[in-house]
Amino acid sequence: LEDLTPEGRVNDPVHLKTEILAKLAYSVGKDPISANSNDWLTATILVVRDHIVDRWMATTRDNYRAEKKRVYYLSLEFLIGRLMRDAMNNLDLTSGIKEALAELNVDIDFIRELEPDAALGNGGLGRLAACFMESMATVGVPAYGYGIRYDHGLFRQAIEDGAQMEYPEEWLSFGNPWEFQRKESSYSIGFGGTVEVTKDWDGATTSTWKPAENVMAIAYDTPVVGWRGEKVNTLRLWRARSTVPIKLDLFNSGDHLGALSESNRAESISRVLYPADSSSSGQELRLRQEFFFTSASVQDILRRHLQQYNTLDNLADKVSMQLNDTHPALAVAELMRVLVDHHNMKWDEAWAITNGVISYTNHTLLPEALETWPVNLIERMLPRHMQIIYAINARLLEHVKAAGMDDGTISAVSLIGEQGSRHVRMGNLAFVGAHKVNGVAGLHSYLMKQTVFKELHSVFPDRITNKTNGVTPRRWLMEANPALTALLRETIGDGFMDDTEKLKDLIPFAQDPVFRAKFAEVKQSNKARLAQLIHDRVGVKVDPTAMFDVQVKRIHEYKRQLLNILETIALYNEIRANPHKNWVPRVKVFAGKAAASYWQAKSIIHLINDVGSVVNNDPSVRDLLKVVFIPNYNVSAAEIIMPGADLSEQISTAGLEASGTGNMKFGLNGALTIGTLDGANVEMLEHVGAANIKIFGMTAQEVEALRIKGYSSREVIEATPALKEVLEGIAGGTFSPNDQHRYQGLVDMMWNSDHFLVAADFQAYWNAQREMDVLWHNQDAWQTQAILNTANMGWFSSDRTIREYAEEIWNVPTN
Ligand code: DL6
Repeated sequence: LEDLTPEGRVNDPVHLKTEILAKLAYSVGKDPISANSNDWLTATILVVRDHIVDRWMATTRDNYRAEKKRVYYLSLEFLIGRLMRDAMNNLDLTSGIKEALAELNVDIDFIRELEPDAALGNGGLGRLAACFMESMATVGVPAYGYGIRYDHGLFRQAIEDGAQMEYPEEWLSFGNPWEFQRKESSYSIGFGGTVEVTKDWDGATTSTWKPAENVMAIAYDTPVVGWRGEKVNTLRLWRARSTVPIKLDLFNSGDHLGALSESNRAESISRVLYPADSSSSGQELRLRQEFFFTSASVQDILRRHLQQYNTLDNLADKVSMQLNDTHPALAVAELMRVLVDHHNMKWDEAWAITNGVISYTNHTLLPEALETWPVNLIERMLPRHMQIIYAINARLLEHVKAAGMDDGTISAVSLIGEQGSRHVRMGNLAFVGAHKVNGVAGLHSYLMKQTVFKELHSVFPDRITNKTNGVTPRRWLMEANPALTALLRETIGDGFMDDTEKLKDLIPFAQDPVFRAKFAEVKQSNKARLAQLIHDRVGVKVDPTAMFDVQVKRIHEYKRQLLNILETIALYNEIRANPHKNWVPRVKVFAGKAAASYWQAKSIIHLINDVGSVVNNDPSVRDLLKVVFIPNYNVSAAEIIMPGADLSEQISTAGLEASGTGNMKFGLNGALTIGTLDGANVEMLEHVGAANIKIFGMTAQEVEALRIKGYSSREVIEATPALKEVLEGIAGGTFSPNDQHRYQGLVDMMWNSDHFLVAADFQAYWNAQREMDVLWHNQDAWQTQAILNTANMGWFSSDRTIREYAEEIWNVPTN
């Protein structure tokens, strides 16, 4: 193995061609004459994987020998996307493989498109986890990601007659050549049952959980290679297997379904990703998923640690567990259970270790997304964990009382909520069990202290810290935008590829007309690519020289796609009323999935599509405005959409978007942002400067003040004729002539509640958009600002974010 050094393999097309042919023959079992495109893809991935494996083993050996602290990132979601381009790029294999495949008459671009897009996540939280995995390998943090290997990731979205339809996604249907199944790494996960208490000779009691049901967790490992291939980490995903695959006696007696029922129940745990984003789904199966992957991960972490050190005393020095949101919050109780019940540790010692090991990231302040579970459900499913949660709570409340806190504070910090039926507050559990708790952008972390964690913050004032999100520049600049990357390399050299802060070297070029023209040319080529995607996916021809105004993200009321489409309709009305004004041609691009049960969000998708059908076919608009909704938004689509955008829409109600990461991807690729002072838009404003970003609308403080004062959307709508006309048009069936009442619910909501303050921000948004029109007419000024966005986005690399976690939360060195 020592001989298989990374240097032993080179980016040599002749060598690579031989390797691909060998894989095709001996692993795929195909002759080149009969191989189809999928066979070539599999063979190529297996070759790339081999190149990674050498480095993977070297990294693992090195971490072990040097007794490095390991970071474990527990996340119910990893929105990975395709891996081939990423891995080839990081290993510098792209040109060699391209040439080798060309020699074999295989088009690399064609087979690359066949790789399934692994969508084991819903949106920002899952994509962040994927960016972090790549960045941890890049900056040399020894890390394991832990999650679930869902048979079916996020649903495939189709648009039928304007409405979202959900279909199962099949990312594993051709197998997954990236992964290694580790049958030997399997753990038994218990559910239900009872807790037995025994008394020792000295009167001390020992609790033993006797689960009624056991499910096996089987590990599947995917190597994650960092930039320049120096380090390789592991993404370990768990698959659920039954301990009793089939009950043969039942089967033989003719009960074929019954024979499989136990196995089905067990295996349903890793069957599907819950499609809810920013809302707590509250199903028993979801809690089973959460405990399943948390317990398997905790067992695996302790097994690895004990194997190396043979003691748990140094666990907190050698292990960090980052909880990605509250989904793995049961880790607090599970780790305590294993330390106390299995390793006979004293409570206080076990608590100090647990607290030293665990840290927790919060990703949302939306009340509906804050997870809680009924006490009686946890009691039934995890009886010992419920006891432990009570025990943690008792000590917490004692501490809070001793500190002289009032009753309000005491009931707010409690791990048990008493309103309605009693429930466990997972955010409080994670907060109390962690030594650090972080938000994902400055405003969000600040608001955590003011709102959801106000009381816990007063009890533990040093615990909350901020770690503003970032995105990996390898995927979101170098791979997604090769044309811009080439231009940047030619202009400022390669330094930015290792340190994105060096993008600042571009700043002087913003004033250079020759560079501006080249930058604009790159954007134009990316827009042509996006125009092609639009044509392929929705059959609409768009003018690639128009302003591409893009909002892509999960569809949610707080993200306010509704504000965007209402403004679009107002613009449509204006163009029709004044056809000969100097209008800027615009293409309004939308994409994103709505949770299947979220009718308002689905109604917004429908409205966007209905508006598109009317606007795109209205000759009086003379193609000055197009509205398109690209179906099935995923990572691969984003890689084409982001580089092709001129204007990035980040228009959430201030105070509600924790960070956003799409905003960063757009900015990095030279789009200007129109946005509210929300999430990481605030830091973007600081980094790109007020002259280069269009901020509009109410601030978080103004939103709060308005809510306290009382808000009447009716009054605002009555005072805003353009908006009123838009709502009347929608209500009158202008966009749904066959079903006049289709949008009654949305329109009524606008008049009567408008919780997300769409009407309140409408005029400011309209004005900001018209300012963008003016700027577009001055292309030199637009391009200057676009360049300054790219130049100043280096700070938003996830490498920077990971270095901050490493230094301030995990206490691990980086390279
Ligand atoms: O931190 C990643 C990402 C943020 O950028 C988004 O602003 C935020 O909405 C998202 N949060 C979720 C919440 N889901 N839960 N729970 O996806 O996290």
